[in-house]
Amino acid sequence: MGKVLALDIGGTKIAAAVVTESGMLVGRQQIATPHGGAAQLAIALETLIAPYRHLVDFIAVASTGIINGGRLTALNPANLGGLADFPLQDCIQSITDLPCVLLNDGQAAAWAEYQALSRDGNNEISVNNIISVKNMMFVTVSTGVGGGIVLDKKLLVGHHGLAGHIGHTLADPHGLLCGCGRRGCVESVASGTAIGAETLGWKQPVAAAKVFELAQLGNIHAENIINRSATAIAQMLADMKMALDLEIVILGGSVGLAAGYLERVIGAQNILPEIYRVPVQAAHHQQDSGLLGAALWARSSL
Ligand code: ADP
Ligand code: BMX
Ligand code: ZN
Repeated sequence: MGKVLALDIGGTKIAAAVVTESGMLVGRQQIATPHGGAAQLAIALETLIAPYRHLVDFIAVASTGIINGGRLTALNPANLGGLADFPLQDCIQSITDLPCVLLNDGQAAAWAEYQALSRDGNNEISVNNIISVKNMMFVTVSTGVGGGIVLDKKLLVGHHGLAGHIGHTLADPHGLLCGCGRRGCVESVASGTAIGAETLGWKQPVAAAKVFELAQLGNIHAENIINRSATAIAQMLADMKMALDLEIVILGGSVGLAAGYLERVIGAQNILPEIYRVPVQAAHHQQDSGLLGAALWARSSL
């Protein structure tokens, strides 16, 4: 089916790469996600897509937001600088008339990570390269908290594209208002944005990466902020295991992949009764799960 240009639009960064038929990423580029409205996002997409449009056969997009009917609707518009709605398909088709397939970023990453389970060499998960796992979930802890669910070996997209939006399940009924309008969502406690926001009362507020650095240096406030995030994720995983009989969870996103975060999630799981625990491991494809998943999904749907 030829070459695909895959894009991964997150709240913080937009990545693009050509994905070959054998699943190799070539010419990976990354820019900061503009937070200045629809026109700026359109320019950013044009900048990334234009150099590749004559080199590929189709476009595959993994994007933050609810992806439905060719539009991106933000559940939490704050993650995109207040942008609530964007005609993603039309915008891309105004740059190129190549076939284009869109998927939510968490859903796309889940699809790539599900396929990767057969290659991880874990005998309980795969025998002779055939995946024995039926129910898995991918969680990204990043600008927001997103996810994707594979149930009975099938990716759940949902009739409205909403399936897997586990960042908007409840962490704390008395917590802060989430950008989606509900109080105390997992995203408003655990995301990289939430981790940074916890430092707003500090003399020098810092972003999530710095909170991790400070925790590593023994700063107890930083440690508490990260533990609160990891605990909210562990509790959400427990709820999702009870709902879906999950066999494994894969963790991604810059916070999810940050040093020590996975261990903290596992630590918070270990306080729970055994039935609520589910094996969690870091994304096989690290930061590229969304790009690869979008490409895989597009190949199978075109
Ligand atoms: P996106 O949301 O665009 O997919 P990321 O997965 O990079 O992007 O997540 C962005 C969030 O992760 C931001 O809140 C940022 O502050 C935080 N972040 C970026 N780098 C790190 C790091 N090294 N350690 C912890 N948090 C990080
Ligand atoms: C938010 C939501 C999800 C997305 C998740 C992770 C918006 C704009 N996005 O919960 O659709 O999957 O963030 O997105 O409402 P990321 O930007 O952190 O990768
Ligand atoms: Zn919410």
